[in-house]
Amino acid sequence: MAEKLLQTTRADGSGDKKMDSSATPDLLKKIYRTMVVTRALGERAEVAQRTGKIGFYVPTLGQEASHVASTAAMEATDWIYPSYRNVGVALWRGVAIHHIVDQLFGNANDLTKGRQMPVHYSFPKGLFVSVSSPIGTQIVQATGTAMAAKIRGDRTVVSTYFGDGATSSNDFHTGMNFAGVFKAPVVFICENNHWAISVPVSGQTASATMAQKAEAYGFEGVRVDGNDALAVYAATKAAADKARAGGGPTLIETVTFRMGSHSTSDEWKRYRDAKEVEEWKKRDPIDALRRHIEKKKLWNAAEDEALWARVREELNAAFKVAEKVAAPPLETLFDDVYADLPPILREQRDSLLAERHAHQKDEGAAFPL
Ligand SMILES: Cc1ncc(C[n+]2csc(CCOP(=O)(O)OP(=O)(O)O)c2C)c(N)n1
Ligand SMILES: [Mg+2]
Repeated sequence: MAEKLLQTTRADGSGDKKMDSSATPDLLKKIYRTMVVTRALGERAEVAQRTGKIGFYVPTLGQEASHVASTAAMEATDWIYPSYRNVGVALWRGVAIHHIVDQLFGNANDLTKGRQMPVHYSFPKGLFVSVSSPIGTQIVQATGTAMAAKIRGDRTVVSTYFGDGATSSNDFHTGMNFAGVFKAPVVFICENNHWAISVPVSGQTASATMAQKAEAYGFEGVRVDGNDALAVYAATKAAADKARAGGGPTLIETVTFRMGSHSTSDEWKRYRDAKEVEEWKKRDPIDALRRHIEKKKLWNAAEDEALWARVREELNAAFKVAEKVAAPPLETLFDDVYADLPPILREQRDSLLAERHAHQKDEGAAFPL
């Protein structure tokens, strides 16, 4: 399996037809709608960054099927350890758009109180664990959580997302090895988007595939077309079912492509060939799924147009509101670590607030948080 690329349809019309049957029509439409919101959010956030409203964004352009369709295959009670490129996971888990947008602004409504960079979300209610900046951290955390579920004897499965670049991290080895030895109920999803910032995947590993790395750890690796939502769904469902039944971990390599820049801080045209990007555009995962559901008479052009218009309107409204919300109050810096603030911190808080008060009187300006 580690060598074969699983797809529902191939260019020659052949494919793994059984992968085409596991998602119901309603589920397919929900996956499609969530992929559209994910794409539109990226477009709107990039405008906000370029116009100086937010500091940073990480586009998911081209990887919507890879993370949305795989999350759709997990149960609502399963925990997810995402990477920074997985905002569609939060959307799938029912996180309201305004919570995501408030995080991008780090405003007073941000559930993480403006303490993290944009896109480093945390949504405990959606069992969406906070995004770590250091590459690979989430892999060991996911394995640990899966082990806890196994020890407790509950039916929770844990999934985690990371990129091709993350397979070079120590945490990839540690998490995969531990999960293999102890049969942790975890689904590792390596989104091979062919680039780690400006490093191509050929500079990352001498392995022929990412999926084959699982063999060294003693469990199954599966390689799936990451732009084929149905195939991603079917492969993840099989891995989650297996983990839930006590069969241990699976590494899924979703073969996909980062169609945009790494983040709003770089420019892909400086380090890669436009031809490569053009080729992958033909395999756009949103176009592919739309064609599929249209062919099945589950969707039509009018519905599509209405969806994009509604989503864009909703996003514009959310950005307009979030932009006007003030920064989190300064005293929130001292929240959430201690139930009762120790005297030394109480002193620091009081002195900071007094200083701000004096500063505001002097300057007539708000504290520049
Ligand atoms: C331990 C560590 N080293 C380096 C970085 C800087 N860095 C941020 S993203 C990134 C590339 C990661 O590439 P990949 O794992 O393929 O994920 P992708 O961005 O393609 O989704 C790097 C090197 C970091 N955040 N953490
Ligand atoms: Mg990558």
